[in-house]
Amino acid sequence: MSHASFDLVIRNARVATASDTFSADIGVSGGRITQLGTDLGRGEREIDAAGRVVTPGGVDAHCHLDQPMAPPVRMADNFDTGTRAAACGGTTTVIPFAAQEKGQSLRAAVADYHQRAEGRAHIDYAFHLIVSDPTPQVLNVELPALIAEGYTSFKIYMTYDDLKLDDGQILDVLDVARTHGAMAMVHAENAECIEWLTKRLEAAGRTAPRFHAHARPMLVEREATHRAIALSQLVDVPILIVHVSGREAVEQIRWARGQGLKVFAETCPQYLFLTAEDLGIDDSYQGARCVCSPPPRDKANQEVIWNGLNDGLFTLFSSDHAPFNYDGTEGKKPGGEEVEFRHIPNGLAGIETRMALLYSEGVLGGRITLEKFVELTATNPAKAYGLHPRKGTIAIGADADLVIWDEREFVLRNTQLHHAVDNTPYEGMTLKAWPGLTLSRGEVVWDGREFHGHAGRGRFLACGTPSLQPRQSGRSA
Ligand code: DUC
Ligand code: ZN
Ligand code: ZN
Repeated sequence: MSHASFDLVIRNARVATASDTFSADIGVSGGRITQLGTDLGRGEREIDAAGRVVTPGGVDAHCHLDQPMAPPVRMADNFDTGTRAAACGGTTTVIPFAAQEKGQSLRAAVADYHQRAEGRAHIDYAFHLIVSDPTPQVLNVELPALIAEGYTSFKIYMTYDDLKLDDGQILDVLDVARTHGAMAMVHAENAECIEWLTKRLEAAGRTAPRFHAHARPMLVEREATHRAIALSQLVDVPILIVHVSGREAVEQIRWARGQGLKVFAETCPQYLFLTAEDLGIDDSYQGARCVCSPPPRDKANQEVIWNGLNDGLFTLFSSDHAPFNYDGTEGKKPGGEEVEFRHIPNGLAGIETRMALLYSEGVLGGRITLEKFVELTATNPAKAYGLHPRKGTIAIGADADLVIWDEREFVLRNTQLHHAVDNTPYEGMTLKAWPGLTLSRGEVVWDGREFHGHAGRGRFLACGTPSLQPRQSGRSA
C-alpha cells in the first residue's frame, strides 16, 4: 500500500483568490498548501468540496478581545470565545489590540496581552499596538524595538479621553511609523466637537442612546479624517483610516488618493447593514446595543460604502468586534443601570458574522465580485499588516487556512453564534451563505455544525513589513 501524498486533499474546489477563481484540488501537508492542480495524489484525509467555493480564511484585522476596560465594564469575549466565534464564521487570523494605558509602558501592555491570549486562542493571532502615551521612552526606545519584534502596526485615537492624542503627539507617532516602516491606523473623530455637542445634548435632557449619533455627526468624522490625512502628508507616511462610516469621510479619502497620497481605508459591516435608527427611534434603551463609534449613518451612506468597497476606495473590511453584553452589569448597562449615552460602552459584536454578511449581500447580492471579497476580507488585511503570503491567500507555501462555503438561506439568530455576547445586531436577518467548513493550518476547526478547535492551538504571529499599494480610484463619491 503506497503512502498518501498529502496529509489532506480538498477535491473539486472552486478556488477563489484576490485575482482569480479556478477549479482545482488543494493538497495540504504540514499545515501548508503544497500543491494546487487536478487529479492530485491521495490524501491521508480527503474532503470533497463538490464544486463549492473555497476562499482563504478571513483575516479580521480590527477586533477587540479581552481589552481591559474601566470597571464595571468588561468585554464579553476573551481569546477563547472570541477566536472560537471567529473560526465558526470563517476567520482564521485575528489582529486585536494591545492597548497602552496612560502611564503604562508599551512593553507592559504587550506582556499583559500575551498572557490573555496564550493558552486560549483557537486560531492564529497578531497584535496591533494602541499608543495612548507617547513619551520619549515610548517613541525612541519601546516602539522601535517592538516594531522590530513583529508588532508592526499601531492605532492612534483622535477621540476618547483615555486614549486620544493631540496633533503634535500624532505627528511624533507618525514619524516613528515612517522611520521604522510601521502601519499607522487612525480613529478619526474630532474629540472637542463631540464633547461640545454631548454637553449641549445633556443640558437639553437628550441622553437616550439614539443621541449618541447626534453627538457624532458625519462632520466630526470628516474633519478628523481630513486632519489625519494632512498630518500624514506633513510627515510623508502612509496611514490607514479605520471604520469609515459614510460619504464625507469617503470624499476626503478620494481627494487624498487623487493627490497621490498613500491613504488606505477600512470599513465594517455596521456601516453597510445598520443605520442610526438602530440606536432607537424613540428614547427606549434597546438601541444601546448598536452604540458604536463612528455611529451607523443612513441608507444613502450605506450605498456610498458599498460603492467604495466595489471600486477600490476601501482596502479592508474588518469587524471592529467590540463585545459587550446588553443585559447584566458589565456591558451596555454598566452596574445594571440604563445610563446616559455618554457612558454606554462603544462597540458591537461582529467577529463571527463579518464574512457571511459580505459574502451573502456583497457576492451573492451581486454588489462585489468573489475576488473582491477575498481581497477585502483576507488578502489585503494580510498585506497591510505584513502577514502575506503566509496568510490571506490560496497559494503554494501559504498556511492552509481555508473556508468552504455553503450557499443556503437561513435566518440569523444569536443563539446560533459562538461568541459570548448576548446579542447580535443582525438578529433576524436572512443570510444566503455560511462557512460549511473552516480549516486552520490544515485542521478542521468548524465543520458547519460543530466547533473542533482547542484552546491554545492558535499561534502568535510576528508581523513583517506592510506590503500594500493603494488603488487609484478615479470615481467620485
Ligand atoms: N469604537 C471604537 O473606536 N472602538 C471599539 C468599538 C467602537 O465602537
Ligand atoms: Zn476606533
Ligand atoms: Zn475598534
